[in-house]
Amino acid sequence: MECRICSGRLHQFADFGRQPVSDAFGTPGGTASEFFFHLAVGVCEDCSMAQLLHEVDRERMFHDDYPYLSSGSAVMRAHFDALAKRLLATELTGPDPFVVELGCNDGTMLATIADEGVRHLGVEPSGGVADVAAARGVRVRKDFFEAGVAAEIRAADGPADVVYAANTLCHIPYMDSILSGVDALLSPGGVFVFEDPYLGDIVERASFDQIYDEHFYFFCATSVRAMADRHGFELVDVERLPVHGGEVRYTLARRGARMPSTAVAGLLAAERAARLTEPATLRAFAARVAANRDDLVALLRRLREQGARVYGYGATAKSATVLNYCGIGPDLVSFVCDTTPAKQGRLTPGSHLPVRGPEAFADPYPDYALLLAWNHAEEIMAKETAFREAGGRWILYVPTVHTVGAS
Ligand code: JHZ
Ligand code: SAH
Ligand code: ZN
Repeated sequence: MECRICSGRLHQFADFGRQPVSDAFGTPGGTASEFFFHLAVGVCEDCSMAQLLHEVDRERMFHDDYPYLSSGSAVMRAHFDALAKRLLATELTGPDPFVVELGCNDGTMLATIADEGVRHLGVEPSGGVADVAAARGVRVRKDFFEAGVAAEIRAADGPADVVYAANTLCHIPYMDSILSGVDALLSPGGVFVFEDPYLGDIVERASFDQIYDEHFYFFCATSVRAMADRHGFELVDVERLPVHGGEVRYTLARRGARMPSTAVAGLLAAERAARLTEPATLRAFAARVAANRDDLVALLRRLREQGARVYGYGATAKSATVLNYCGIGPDLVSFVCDTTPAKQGRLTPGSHLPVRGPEAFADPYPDYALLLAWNHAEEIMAKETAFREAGGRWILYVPTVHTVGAS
């Protein structure tokens, strides 16, 4: 197996076995056609990039029925609004600025840019979510971003001052094509800003459910710097973000164009000190993950024996790995509630738990709720205070298996 970035040798460190496409919520009776692949992760001994060993074809994951909506969390809406305002104030200040977003989804970030009348383009292959963005007044091109598409955008719209991608770059195995596309599209002084789950947080929190088909790469400053270098870019800033269980926002500029911030050297040094990308560290992470799985399964079986009612909360893409790796079926968790219309009335991939709307949660409340959307814990617990007041408890499995709630 070769590194998708540099062709270096990969050291496998975790194996989750046969796993389904994570955002494929089948209809009851229609699960025979589910697609499975081998979910295993390795790290490159040359460039240090952690990555999946097997990839799923992009059209299987991102298509007209792709269900995820960025706007499903109030915290994320505020996060993207703040980011848009910051880009407007710091990077999009020239006479006729232009920003391109890769994976704009339902337009949550670009809507703020569009409202200011600033030139923009979202590149989004999933037709359904792209239509939602367009309906909000966002200019969208329905395509997978890659070198050829970048060249066409450059020819039609001119250079971009900012190329931005949230929770998208780490989804794209074909990085050479992406970075040469960004190279062709970006103005001489422009920046490529992207934010994705941080390998350091995944290891520290044992948040193994960040590992699923869509998340092909697990970035850190060390590997992103090496990746940028191959295309004449320099890592000039890093910012740790609390969202989605811990992310880093990376800023790349053309080599020599901007002075790197001190945060870059700081994060690189911290990663070296933690030996973050060494196979031994990552194998130790995998061992903690296996222990967490055993703890979670033991807890759910104990609760079943006690006759407790357990629901899942949040039919996340992440939960595909948890439910299938732990073998959690409807015998252990009755159903999952979720606010996303396209997931309701469907079944979770592989594990086949029914997905119901949020109103099912209180009708009646369960004894325990397995918080599959643990990255939104604060937001969800704040709006579900009545559940705890009724004696309910939350089950979390990050960083270790524990319950939260009434004594
Ligand atoms: P959430 C997806 O991952 C897929 P998922 C993708 N690969 C990625 O990287 C991230 O998004 C960005 C629901 N919900 O954000 C909505 C409630 O029901 O953790 C969502 O279905 N009630 C692109 O799917 C799910 O939970 C609520 O109050 O792991 C959350 O999904 C809230 C806040 C959410 O991402
Ligand atoms: N940026 C949003 C959406 C993340 S979901 C957020 O952070 O909430 C990831 C998105 O990337 C999906 O909507 C998917 O369709 C899109 N995507 C996948 N491959 C892509 C590519 N090559 N170019 C552009 N978008 C892509
Ligand atoms: Zn490599």
